[in-house]
Amino acid sequence: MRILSGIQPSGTLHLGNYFGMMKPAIELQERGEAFYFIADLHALTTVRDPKALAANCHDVALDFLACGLDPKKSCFFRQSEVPGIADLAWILSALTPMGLLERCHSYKDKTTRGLTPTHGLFAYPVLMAADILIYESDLVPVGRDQKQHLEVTRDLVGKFNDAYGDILKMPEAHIQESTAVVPGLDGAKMSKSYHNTIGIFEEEKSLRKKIMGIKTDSTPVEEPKPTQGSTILDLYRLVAPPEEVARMEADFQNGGVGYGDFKKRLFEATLAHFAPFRARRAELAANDSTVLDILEAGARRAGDLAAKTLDKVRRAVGLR
Ligand code: AQP
Repeated sequence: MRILSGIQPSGTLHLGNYFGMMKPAIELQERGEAFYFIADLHALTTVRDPKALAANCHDVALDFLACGLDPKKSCFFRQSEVPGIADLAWILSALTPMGLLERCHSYKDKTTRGLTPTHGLFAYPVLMAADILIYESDLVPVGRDQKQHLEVTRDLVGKFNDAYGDILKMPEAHIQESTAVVPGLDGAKMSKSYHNTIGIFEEEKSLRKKIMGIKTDSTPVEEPKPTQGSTILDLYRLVAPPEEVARMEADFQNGGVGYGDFKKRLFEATLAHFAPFRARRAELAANDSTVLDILEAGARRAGDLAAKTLDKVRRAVGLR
């Protein structure tokens, strides 16, 4: 089984990225041939500063490796270092109905939030389809926000294979329901562009400030508190051991504990959860050449595979 996923170097990686995609991807590297990439071509739609893009790519590489991506088990690379992705994206574009892209929520959400409506942003799902299909991927671990883009990919496989024969492989999304939408500090989906994120490697002082600032209702300390829809509890379930989660749930239901105390517990559990990753990240950061070597080797391996698929596709459509 071949597993593929990507992450954009468009800002600081957050708990939504980690629990929604990186953790499931790291678990899946034990179960198949994993290909994970830093989606720098996608990030061009939002990052216009070349230095920031380079720095973000480096940070994402450190973050993913520190969180458990094992380069001996997974092929890890930068999207732009594999030739052919843009070629396949164009070939797929040629048979992508406009209506399919016009229905995508992500484009509408992003432009509503003020992002410039560029062709790149609009055509993002086609580039994503090329990423997935060029490696003949079976399974794609993603958060729920990417479900619709996976459906676009599947539609494009159908259209391409109907037109040119059975060339492209049909992929499946892998969405872990319990972490499919990680809430942000304001209860909405945690997202860089909503400014409601908690970074995986958030500095302690800022982590405390953000968590202590989570919005809560005005239930008095002694009263029971609603467990449904509580951002504190939802995040705590991700970072705390099960017995501590059960204790917080009971304290919510029984009353007598204030939100301030719950937030302190969440802060401590978050810090403890990511402490081993923090230490590993510091080690990796001290040896930059290792990270570059990993990405270079990954790009070579991914490039061999991509070239084979692209060759089949080019022949099928009549380009040679
Ligand atoms: N809140 C989330 N819950 C679950 N999964 C999430 N992902 C992102 N946010 C959540 C998953 O992380 C993977 C990589 O995402 P991306 O690099 O494509 O970035 P994104 O989805 O665009 O992340 P943001 O923070 O929401 O960025 P903006 O604000 O730019 O849109 C994906 O698998 C995604 O599902």
